[in-house]
Amino acid sequence: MNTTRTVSLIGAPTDIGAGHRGASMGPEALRVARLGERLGARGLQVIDRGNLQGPLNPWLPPENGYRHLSEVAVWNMAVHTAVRQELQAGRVPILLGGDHSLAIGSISAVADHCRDQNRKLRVLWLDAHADFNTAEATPSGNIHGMPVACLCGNGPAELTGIGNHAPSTSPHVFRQVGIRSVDEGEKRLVREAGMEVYDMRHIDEVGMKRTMEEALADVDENTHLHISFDVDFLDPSIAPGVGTTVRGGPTYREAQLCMEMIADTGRLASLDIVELNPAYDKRNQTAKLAVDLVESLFGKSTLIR
Ligand code: NNH
Ligand code: MN
Ligand code: MN
Ligand code: MN
Repeated sequence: MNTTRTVSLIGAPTDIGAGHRGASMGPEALRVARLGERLGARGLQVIDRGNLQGPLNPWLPPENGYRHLSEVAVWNMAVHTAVRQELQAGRVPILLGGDHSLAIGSISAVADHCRDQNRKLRVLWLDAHADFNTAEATPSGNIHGMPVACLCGNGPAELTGIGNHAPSTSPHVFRQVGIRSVDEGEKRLVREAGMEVYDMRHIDEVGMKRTMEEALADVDENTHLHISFDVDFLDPSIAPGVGTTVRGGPTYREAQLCMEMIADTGRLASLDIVELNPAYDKRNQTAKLAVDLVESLFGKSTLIR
């Protein structure tokens, strides 16, 4: 990168879409782990926009297949507006979640921006889960299991209608990496949608290098690359600080290579860091790990040559 890039940190301290409390503490844990300072040390200009505000978590059971639908919508409208504003100012928004339902707000904003700018959108969804559930398919009613479906128009109008264009985007825009926990009905939906999923079996068989070459294959100079980094992507042995751990995830080095190869494209233009849950963490180690990997995403390299 030759020009100084400016990144904006946007905190969204809520666990409104999750099945466990505590992701609301994510933004502060990332700040305590010195996210801003580390990116600053990489030569980026960093603006911390502070935290968005929204409804408290009423902790109610699901209604008609959705838990906290109206509150999730309010949070996502705030995220959408904030992310859109940073993109329009030419900055790289970094959403500090918060649970993964917030990706509806951030990616709808990115999609609106790409339509305006005539840029091609590519979303890398780094996650243990496909997050493609619907009210009918969900085992939990938790909307953090539904953002990809909502962004593709399969969800309640309160969420699919966020932004200027419904649906915001389509399954072809996504490349999912690290997937290893998909619910039965959700699996069928993923297959029917024809989404490109690089599950853990694929990563085991061909390795992270080839997986990322495939996932990034058609990223070109006109591509806006958005990374939606659900911290439960990582193996729980290195990243215990999430609400929904799933064994068999990427190791430290696999995750770092993944981030390095994204950085190599030079096309990273927006980022979500979500599902970090300090209530499950030990001495903020998962937040520190997330910050370390985000440094790689912004160009920290293990290469000597
Ligand atoms: N698939 C499950 C559900 O929909 C779990 C989703 N949890 C996540 N997704 N953390 O990333 O309830
Ligand atoms: Mn997720
Ligand atoms: Mn997940
Ligand atoms: Mn909009």
